[in-house]
Amino acid sequence: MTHDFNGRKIIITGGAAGIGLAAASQLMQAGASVALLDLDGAAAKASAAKLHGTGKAFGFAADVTQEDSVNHAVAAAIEAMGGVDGLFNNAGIAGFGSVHESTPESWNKVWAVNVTGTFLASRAALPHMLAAKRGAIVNVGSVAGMVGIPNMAAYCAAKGAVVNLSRQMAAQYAPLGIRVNCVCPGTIAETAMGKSLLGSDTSEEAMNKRLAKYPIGRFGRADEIANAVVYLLSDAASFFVGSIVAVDGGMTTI
Ligand code: NAI
Ligand code: 1HS
Repeated sequence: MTHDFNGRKIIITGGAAGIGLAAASQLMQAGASVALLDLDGAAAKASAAKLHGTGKAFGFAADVTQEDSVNHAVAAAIEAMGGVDGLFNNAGIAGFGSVHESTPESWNKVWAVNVTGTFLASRAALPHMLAAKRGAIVNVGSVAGMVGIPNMAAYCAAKGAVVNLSRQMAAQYAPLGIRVNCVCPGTIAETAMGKSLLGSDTSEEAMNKRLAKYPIGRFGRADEIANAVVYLLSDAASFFVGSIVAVDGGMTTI
């Protein structure tokens, strides 16, 4: 299905690369303007310059863990695009280790980007959507927010928090015209995060064990996650509110 995003303005955190950039590309093709907010501001600008569509693409430096940085970048994005209709809370980092091996510093960092980042970017964009009485937000969880995965304590906890924050936001804002949903990807091998995940143990045994968790017999692609994100941001998803959508080749079904 082709979605009509003509005139729509979408902010994407962590949009310089990976899943965020894949979503930006599809949104541009559907007619949207996009603002890529990323810790790597130069990469965000460079990626925006390579996007093509009838709308415009912008790149801004932003650290989603820092209130001032997020507020400044969201304001700049809204000024550049002339408004905001959608927010894709995609910025995230992985973290490895069990509870007894993780340091409080690594735990807090994973929570800061995945959870606090989702809170701060939403907090900055929501007043504009509330004023317009319409909008759509998609948060990125993970299969790690739905099941327990060995060696990913902080990440599983943080993504679980993103999943339930999505339900809370959905309940809060649906009566006010803003739909909030959550996409939970399985492993996407091609992105930097996917590579670091798979690189954490490259033995054939570990790879086979990981792949065996995916009934479809392979890991996913960034464009397969972007398909779901674009759908949930679109008007076609008008009755999707607080949905936790696993896009995972069946990983969470077994
Ligand atoms: P990626 O590492 O390729 O891209 C993440 C982007 O976020 C990068 O451009 C990075 O600079 C940016 N970023 C990191 N920290 C930031 C911060 N503090 N402020 C602003 N931007 C920041 O990762 P990928 O794979 O595209 O992941 C995107 C989202 O999807 C993440 O939330 C991740 O947890 C989630 N996810 C990824 C999966 C995978 O296997 N790749 C599977 C399930 C979920
Ligand atoms: C990092 C991303 O959120 C995926 S966690 C899933 C790890 S596994 O299914 O490949 O073991």
